[in-house]
Amino acid sequence: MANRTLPLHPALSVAAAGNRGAASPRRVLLICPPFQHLMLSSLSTALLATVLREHGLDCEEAYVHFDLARVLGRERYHKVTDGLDGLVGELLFAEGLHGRIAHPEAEQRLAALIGSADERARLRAMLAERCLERVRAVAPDLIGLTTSLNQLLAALFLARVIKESTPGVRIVLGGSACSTPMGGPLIAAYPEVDFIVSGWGEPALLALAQGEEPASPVIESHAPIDLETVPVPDYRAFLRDAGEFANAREMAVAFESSRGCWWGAKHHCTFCGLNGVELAFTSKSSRRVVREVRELWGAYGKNLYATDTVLSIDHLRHAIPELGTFPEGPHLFYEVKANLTESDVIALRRARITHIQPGIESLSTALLGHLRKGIDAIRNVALLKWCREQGILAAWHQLVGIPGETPEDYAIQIALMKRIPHLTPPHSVNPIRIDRFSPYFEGYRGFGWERLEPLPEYRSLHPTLGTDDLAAVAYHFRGIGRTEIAECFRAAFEGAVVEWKRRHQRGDGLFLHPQHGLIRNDDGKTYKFQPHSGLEKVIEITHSVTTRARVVAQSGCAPKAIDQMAAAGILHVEGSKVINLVVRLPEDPQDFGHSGASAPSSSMASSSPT
Ligand code: B12
Ligand code: SF4
Repeated sequence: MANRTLPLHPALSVAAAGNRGAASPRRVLLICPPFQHLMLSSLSTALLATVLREHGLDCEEAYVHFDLARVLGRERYHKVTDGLDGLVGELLFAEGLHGRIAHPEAEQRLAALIGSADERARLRAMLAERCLERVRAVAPDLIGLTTSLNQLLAALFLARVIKESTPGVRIVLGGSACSTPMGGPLIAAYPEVDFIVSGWGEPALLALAQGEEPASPVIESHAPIDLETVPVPDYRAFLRDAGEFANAREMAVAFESSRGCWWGAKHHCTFCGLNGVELAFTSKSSRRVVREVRELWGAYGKNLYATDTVLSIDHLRHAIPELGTFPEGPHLFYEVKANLTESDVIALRRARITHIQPGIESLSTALLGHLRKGIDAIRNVALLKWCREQGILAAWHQLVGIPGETPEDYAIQIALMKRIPHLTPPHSVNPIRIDRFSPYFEGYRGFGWERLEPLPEYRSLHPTLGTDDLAAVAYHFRGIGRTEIAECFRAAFEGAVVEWKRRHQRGDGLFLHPQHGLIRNDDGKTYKFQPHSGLEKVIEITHSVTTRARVVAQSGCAPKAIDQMAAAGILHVEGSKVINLVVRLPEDPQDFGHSGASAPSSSMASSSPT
């Protein structure tokens, strides 16, 4: 890989102003703790290691989460990472730090997911030993641990084990669980940690590795990084440690083409804490993105997972079409805003972007407004339709419990769901979670909550912290005092989603067949519509979102006919806007992902909403 240099960040010279003269380089070991996803590389660990090495520093990596996965077994490991019960994995290491979990319910969840107390102690001892072997082999002066993906307690546990065996080594933590204000109370409560980096790691870790002593143990590093100067991550150490897991078909490597969110920088979606304090959008050039994708594909032959919180418009216009010109290449995953056009979706498919996570969140325009998504439900339906036609797996999530919601908002969605069994249903229905840095968190009173409380698990994770410090280190909160939507209505909504999934699996829905014309599949039976030129014309005009007036003008049909076609589930009408709900089948049925079941593995696409 090309040798590039990363200019030292100006902000860092302030952070590291303590002791520069006597600086001598430190030998570094970067450790990726559990529960990093088993089938995805850790971008932060590999990237930071690559940066240090490109600056001529000595840096090794240890992906010890694979050691735990080998003993825990793939299935149990995946249950921790893929389940909604994300913090349970953290309890395993909280127990290692603080002793038996006092809260009986948390203890039971841990036992159910991981095993008995003896089994848990055995797992931790094994992980500690493997980790110490790596530390002994490398003999580092500085050890860095990442904390982003529910890895904080594992990182703290390993930090303690390492410090007990090698007191002279300095330990630095970074990642999204360390962002200010979380870092301060953490470093005070866990003395085995010497430094915490809040924000971007590249300049801060580089300075530490070069031997600088920061003025404060909490190093603030928030100025945007010029991503063009950041190297392509070197994944050789990751794939070496992955061993047998490296050959799994689902194993993908992570890359980034941007950081932050161009939408959120202007209209922050109310529930989103995805980008912490670093919401400002920065991106690589399209040319660099294409080069990086080709380089990673050439080097590893693996599918790629973009960690971007939202695909950049510039990349959509330039990098994606260019990626589509290569005759072969990796399949890619991206999170996207849902307001794509049909030609955007076709361009994504050509570029082999076969998995996306669109920020759909709801099929109610009123609720989308409350969430500040800047889109209406009919555009979300359009995207789902085009993804289905192009064979792109759109993994999305339904949010419920949204401040401002009414039962009517759910009734409308239930009615719509019954008409679109052929479109991809949501992966899950999630009650609003209040994340640090989100508008809900920052302005909870304005949304009707009286106060916020950290999720109850945090008490078990950090039993030694007082109430204020606990609130300062927590990331996920629940709001207290706002009247939630009636539970019975929630049940009806969730039931409708379950039914949608069931019908989707069995292939129900409305299709335009190349030979048979308009057909409806329902419960294993196919119904054929009588050929009708007026109907065909309307279907042609309404493939994208258009207006009622335009349909009437262009097709010559009576306005009443639009309502009749809407009642028959052929059209979806929202105010003055219309789209048809017909999915066009290709000439060759092999080209068509018929149901959710035939889609490629979705393990790449299971994160929080965007
Ligand atoms: C992509 C992603 C995923 C992917 C994982 C990709 C991968 N490669 O493994 C998937 C979909 C699997 C995922 C899952 C989950 N995720 Co996620 N994810 C992200 C996302 C969008 C980007 C992460 C990323 O790779 N960024 C690019 C890299 C380069 O940035 P980075 O990791 O932050 O690293 C930089 C700095 O933090 C720092 N740094 C990082 N580590 C270290 C270490 C040292 C020593 C130093 C000095 C610095 C340092 O330097 C790096 C370079 O500047 C973030 C949101 C965000 N914008 O960060 C959420 C985020 C990290 N995820 C989050 C969560 C909660 C989860 C889940 C638990 C599910 C959920 N939504 O509830 C699961 C965890 C499952 C698991 N254990 O694998 C939270 C974490 C909150 C927290 N602090 O506790 C975030 C912040 C989003 C959010 N607000 O909800 N996620
Ligand atoms: S939810 Fe997605 S689009 Fe909205 S602010 Fe967050 S990252 Fe941006």
